[in-house]
Amino acid sequence: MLKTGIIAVDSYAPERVVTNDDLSQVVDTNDEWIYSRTGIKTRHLSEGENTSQLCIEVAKRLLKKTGTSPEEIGLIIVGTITPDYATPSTACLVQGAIGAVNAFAFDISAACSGFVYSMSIADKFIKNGTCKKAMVIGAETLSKIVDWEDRSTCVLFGDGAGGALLAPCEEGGILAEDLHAKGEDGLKLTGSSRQVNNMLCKAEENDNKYLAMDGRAIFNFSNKVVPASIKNILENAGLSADDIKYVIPHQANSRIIDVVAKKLGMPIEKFYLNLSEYGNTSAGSIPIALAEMDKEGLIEKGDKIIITGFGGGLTWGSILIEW
Ligand code: 4VN
Repeated sequence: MLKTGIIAVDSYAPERVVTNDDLSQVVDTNDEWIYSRTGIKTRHLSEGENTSQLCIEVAKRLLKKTGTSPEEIGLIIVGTITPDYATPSTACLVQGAIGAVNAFAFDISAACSGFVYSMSIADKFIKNGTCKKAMVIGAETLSKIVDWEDRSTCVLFGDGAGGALLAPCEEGGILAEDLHAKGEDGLKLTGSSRQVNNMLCKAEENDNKYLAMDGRAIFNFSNKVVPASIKNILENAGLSADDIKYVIPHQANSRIIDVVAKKLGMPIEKFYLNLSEYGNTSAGSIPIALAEMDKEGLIEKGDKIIITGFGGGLTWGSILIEW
């Protein structure tokens, strides 16, 4: 059966890097506190580039490195919770900017699972023959919805984008997936609230437009669902943890990844982490990590990897890919 393969991955983050020491000038925090509890040392922050601009750079890099012309792209999906506009979608802005005149395009709102959800959707359109080439991008400018006076959240998040170019393949590719949501706990992680506010009804004063989360609840949720999802996907594919070269988790917090690795009995070295440089970039984190691994030559043809996203929604999910 025809499968969906990854032809190329790439990423782009704003150039400006903000250190923990820089943050300690703005809020009451320090490098020791942030690093020991999260594994984060720096994050890239936008000096004005919006989410679509990060995506357009990723898209151009993907076209260039694969020698693909924009007309060949049949689908563009952007996973993001920080789009430039409610409409047009970020994906349409990308489509227009790169001249992908034959593509249909839309955004997916699944927060930290945005890239995993978007990959799953693109996989179906490739497999059913709707398109031959699809671009899937995960991207955020979380800095525009972070409360820069809240020291418990502003230290965690960063801006950045990554993406993959997908096409049908004969061997390898996407082998299995496991997707979930738990909307009943969704309000434990919220951002960009938009209450009704019109001549008939006034929005509440406390309408919170910023990113807000019950850290403990999200931490406990992640520790539970991520190991279960990875177990599920291995079982579905008839594989064991030993068959997996790398797990690329959503880069939320290095302490969560420690717990996940322990629960699965997998060596922590199999979990790729780059959140020390980027912080948590929500939908951007997995494709940025994939692009860095690719650049470092860590993944070779035939390697089996698992990408796993978890967070806002609440949503979570994993995809098993043979490179
Ligand atoms: C998944 C997770 C997180 C997350 C949750 C809690 C947390 C990140 C709370 C305790 C605090 C250090 C930071 Cl698990 C966020 C998302 C959203 O992408 C998804 N950090 N922390 C402490 O005091 O140790």
